Amino acid sequence: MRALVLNGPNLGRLGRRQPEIYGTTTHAELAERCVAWGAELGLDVEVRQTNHEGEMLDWLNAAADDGDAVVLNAAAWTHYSYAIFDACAQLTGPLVEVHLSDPHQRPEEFRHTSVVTPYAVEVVAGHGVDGYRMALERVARG
Ligand code: CA2
Repeated sequence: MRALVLNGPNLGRLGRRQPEIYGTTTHAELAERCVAWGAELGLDVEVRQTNHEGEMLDWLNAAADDGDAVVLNAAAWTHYSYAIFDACAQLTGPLVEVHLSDPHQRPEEFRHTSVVTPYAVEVVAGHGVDGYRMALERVARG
């Protein structure tokens, strides 16, 4: 099975800023690990990151057409984008929501809402980069 790992805005800066919240692993290292974990789990994993909401929507729409599983960290869009909400609603494969931090444990009220959660088979949050492995395991379990 194909699994897309889609990362939203600013996650390309992983490992370069705010390591106390997001850790020291770079996005390139995260992508390498996801591909390796996927291989162990029998998943064909592709990792992408974008700062452009339209590009993310195009990826989600294509995943819906192709029936791909999606592991989604929509980053800040998680909390307010109804376009992402509508795109998630159309997915045909399993959707797992992932966050490096646990947005519900953070002080900013705006992080306590997610437009992705209503369509996710599971939410993995607060486990750092390992959360992506947990999300891929959930996809592989079916
Ligand atoms: O914890 C997560 O994975 C988040 O999705 C990360 C988002 C944040 O808006 C969500 O509330 C929770 C922010 C991503 C910013 O990523 C950076 C990474 C390194 C340095 C600066 C920003």
